Amino acid sequence: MRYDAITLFPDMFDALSAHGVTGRAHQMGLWRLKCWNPRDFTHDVHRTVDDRPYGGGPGMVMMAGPLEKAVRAAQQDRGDDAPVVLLSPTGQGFNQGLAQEWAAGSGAILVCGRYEGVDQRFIKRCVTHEVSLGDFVLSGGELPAMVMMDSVVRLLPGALNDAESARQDSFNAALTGLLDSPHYTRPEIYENEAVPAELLSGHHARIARWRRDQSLALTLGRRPDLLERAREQGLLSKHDEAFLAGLSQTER
Ligand code: 4HQ
Repeated sequence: MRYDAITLFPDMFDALSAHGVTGRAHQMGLWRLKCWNPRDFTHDVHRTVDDRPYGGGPGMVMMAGPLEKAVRAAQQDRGDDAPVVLLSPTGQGFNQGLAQEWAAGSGAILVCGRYEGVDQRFIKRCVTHEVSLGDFVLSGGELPAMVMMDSVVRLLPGALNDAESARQDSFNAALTGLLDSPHYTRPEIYENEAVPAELLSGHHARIARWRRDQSLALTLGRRPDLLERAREQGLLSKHDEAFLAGLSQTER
């Protein structure tokens, strides 16, 4: 898998290739990243990439020219017709389902804007997808681009070690449709609080049931929307429904 990033701050992306799961996957050759700086595609002495907005208003806008030249260079270098993704709060909301779809592809060219945004004519000419990482305003598209790649790369076959993969299979919220249950490790008692007895029981079925019940209760409390979706997708068993029914009993 190959990603290309169009960015004024290529050094930021070292974070992804140097550390943790994504770093190891990079070392293993499961993915690679090439950065293209729009500043390298300017011709004036100041290497200008932004200018004042037509119509007035605060801030600056990224010029279409240097952005398009950088994208064209990435496209020529790749030699394919990879999607060109603009990270933007007005884009399609990103989620685990989309991460899985991108993981099945062969990568993308990610355009990371700065300042107030990018010239609309560049978007019209070059961008195939607009993706948002959430309803908040960031100072640039680099962090959302890295978040998107992190979520995609860890899904590539071989990216996770055995322990991580097993966890993904049995407990991943995206697979169960529920929030994850709480985790505990040593010591058995910390500041006068013990680990839940179920986790110390050594009975696999009892532990699995406890974790499932915790997931159900947590999801009902914090993300009832996810619980409803899990129900619609047929991901809740009779036992699950009985437990949830019992929960609403105790509330009355
Ligand atoms: N941006 N999800 C880049 C975001 C954002 C988001 C604001 C994108 C600034 C220049 N991108 N512009 N949220 O806040 O993707």
